[in-house]
Amino acid sequence: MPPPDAAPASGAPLAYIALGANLDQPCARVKAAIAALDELPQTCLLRASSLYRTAPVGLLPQPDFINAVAQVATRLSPQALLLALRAQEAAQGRTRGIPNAPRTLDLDLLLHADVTMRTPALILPHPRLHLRAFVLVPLYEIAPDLRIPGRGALAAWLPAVYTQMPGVSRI
Ligand code: PH2
Ligand code: MG
Ligand code: MG
Repeated sequence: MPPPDAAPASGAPLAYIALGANLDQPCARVKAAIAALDELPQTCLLRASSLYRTAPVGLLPQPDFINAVAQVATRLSPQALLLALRAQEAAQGRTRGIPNAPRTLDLDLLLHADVTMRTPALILPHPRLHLRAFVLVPLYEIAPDLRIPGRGALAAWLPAVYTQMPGVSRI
């Protein structure tokens, strides 16, 4: 039996979440969202990266983003964790319209232990995580030895996003 004050998710599977925001006080929103991860049921926040200011990828023009990545230990299933992330996005005023439009908060489930799955609602590992410096750089900061199921070592993907690096700065 664990001691009564043991963290509810200690020893639980590790999951990684990408955070992004580029509207209405994005630094404060990302920090609040990181803190909120530790309040989820059966979930402990273990690590959070620095915040990064990043040039927008995709739909332009739009404001720079604040991005970060968090590592949690969680006994929530991938689907339950995804629903909890959607709820936190909604609590922070996220509305869904045009894809890749500016947003108050975006929480993307990157990895859930070594789960691989492909459903209409959720693809794991996140299908674009290895292509985006704004995800790879903060993820590497907190988990340099990570392996991406089906894609190999995280570190091996960093050179592929080299041209995006000037747009990513730690703040
Ligand atoms: N998210 C997107 C599209 N483009 N660019 C940056 N820099 N950061 C993001 O979080 C981001 C993006 C879609 O979710
Ligand atoms: Mg996203
Ligand atoms: Mg998203």
